[in-house]
Amino acid sequence: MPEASRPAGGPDLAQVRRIVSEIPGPRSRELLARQRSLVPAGVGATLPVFVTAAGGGVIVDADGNSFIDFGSGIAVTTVGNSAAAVAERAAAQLRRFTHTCFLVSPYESYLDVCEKLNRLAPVPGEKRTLLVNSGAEAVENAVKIARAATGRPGVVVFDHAFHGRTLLTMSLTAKNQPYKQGFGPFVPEIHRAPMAYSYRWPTGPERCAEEAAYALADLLDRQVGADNVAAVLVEPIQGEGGFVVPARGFLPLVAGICRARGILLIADEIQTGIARTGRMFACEHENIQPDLVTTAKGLAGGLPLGAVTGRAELMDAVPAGGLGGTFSGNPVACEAALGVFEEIERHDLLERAREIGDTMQERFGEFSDAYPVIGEVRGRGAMVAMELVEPDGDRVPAPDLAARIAKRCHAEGLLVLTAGSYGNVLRFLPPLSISEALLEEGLAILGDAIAKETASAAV
Ligand code: PLZ
Repeated sequence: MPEASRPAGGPDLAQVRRIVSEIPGPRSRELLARQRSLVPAGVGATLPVFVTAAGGGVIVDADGNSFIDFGSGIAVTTVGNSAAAVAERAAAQLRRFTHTCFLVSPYESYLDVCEKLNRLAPVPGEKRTLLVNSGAEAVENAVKIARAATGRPGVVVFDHAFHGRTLLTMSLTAKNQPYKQGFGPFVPEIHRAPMAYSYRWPTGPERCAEEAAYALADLLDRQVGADNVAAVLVEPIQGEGGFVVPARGFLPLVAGICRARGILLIADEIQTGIARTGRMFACEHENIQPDLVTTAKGLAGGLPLGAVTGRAELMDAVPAGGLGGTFSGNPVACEAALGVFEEIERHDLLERAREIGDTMQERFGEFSDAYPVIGEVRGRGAMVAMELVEPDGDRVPAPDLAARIAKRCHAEGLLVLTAGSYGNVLRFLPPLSISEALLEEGLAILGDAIAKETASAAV
């Protein structure tokens, strides 16, 4: 498409839902056919419409459809697509210089991002931050640092975890299909403990936190040997696993178990961090203080940037030359990240995340009363999900229903995402720049889609 005919995105984009074709429309279908001949089949798409502009709370496609965005590119455009401060700072930096390699000749914006993260991250004491390109790379580096600092090889992760797609992070990820199938052998010295997933805990939600903590301690002490474990790695709310909020009290128990054994606690805040849950970091909801925290996704408003923030003595355990990367902490991405922090402060987006969360939880509560297929509604701030189950079974996952509801929403102009180990979770991650009107309109479409799909399932 010639540049002149491309619509401008960002906050000035018309904030309307508009469906003018079938979904995907003819132009997107053409491009999808082109994709098939150019891109490997392993790269899928949730809603295969080709985007031409996005901003505020909408995404516009090549056929002129305008979707309400309840996905934020998987929790990335938290401050909105092309948010003013992000776009302005990144554009100005593009004109100054695009790259020097921080390992060759550094620049100040990298330090500014590290200063922000060191100030905000819920890690105790003096801190350091390393910048990288992605979430997976942040997790990789957190594990490298934990191993170097402790001299121990083992890493303990949880069931339902997602930590990335590189060989190490895929090995840390729980779910086989589609993430791991055919890609082994996996990285050794990884051990998996049960997650305190109260909705599916065999003995019921009341005992979930204590029993899951017991299982972790038992794994460490009896099976692996605590002295062999560098770190326990946990998402404070599991993302791809289905927005599993660990049973209250579990995370503080995990922190205590680690502390008592000299094991580092790494919080993977890649999906939860940077204002998404109504706090800058989700660890704050339970007052836990991890030794290392990983961020990415929302950190730079859509530009690729990841970070590891941790206690200074751990981060400094790796000698010069042990950490780095050609593009890591790219100057355009750093300026974008500074723009993200400005947007959060300027528009009080922490408060906005809580408001959006309250609105979603309230409506989902109503849906849940009306539809027995909604097994559980859970989440924090603007990170909320509903887990769908068969109406007459004992929590039997209903992935087909989740897929049908998502598809109906897409056809009506609402972008929603699915998740979950069983594929039966609808998850909602609206940008915090979404208007109240669009949020309500999206929720109404969702309610309608649930009503229609459950009615058609009943006949
Ligand atoms: N840790 C907690 O959520 C990425 C994955 C999309 P990258 N989640 C979205 C997909 O299907 O690949 C994620 C995460 C948590 C790590 C990661 C990995 O982050 O930036 O995708 O590498």
